[in-house]
Amino acid sequence: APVDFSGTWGLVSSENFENYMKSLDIDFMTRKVAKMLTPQKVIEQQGDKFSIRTLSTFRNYLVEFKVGEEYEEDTKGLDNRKLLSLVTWDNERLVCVQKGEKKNRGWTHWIQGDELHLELTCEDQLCKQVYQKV
Ligand code: 1AG
Repeated sequence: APVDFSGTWGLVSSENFENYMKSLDIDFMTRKVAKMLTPQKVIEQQGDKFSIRTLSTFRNYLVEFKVGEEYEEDTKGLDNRKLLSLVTWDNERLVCVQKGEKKNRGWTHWIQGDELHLELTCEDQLCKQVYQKV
């Protein structure tokens, strides 16, 4: 693996999260609560094996995967859909394609300086988040 994402990262900025949630059909009340959160990402990486925990006071979410191996993802507690997900390396970026009901769904993580960047996409929406080590 070309990069090490391991660590605990706290959200420092978020753009267009509201519209990303709308594209996932998240209801109004849940969106209002969710957009106030400052989640942490706890990433454990051993080579191409990852666990990524997104932790907040409202909901927690865990994904575990190996780069290059498709996995079944259940977005329980988020939009509650079943996905077939595949993460690959694009140079030093970790790129996930999430196949399911929603078109153009996925995310990309990369490290830039001391920041962890995340882009979340669904349909025509792009949410951009930046995290820093806590
Ligand atoms: C993800 O990150 C997304 C993790 O896979 C959660 C991020 C956004 C929430 C997605 C949709 C909104 C649905 C419901 C809102 C309810 C709660 C929001 C709680 C946010 C903290 C869990 C990519 C990567 C690997 O880091 O997971």
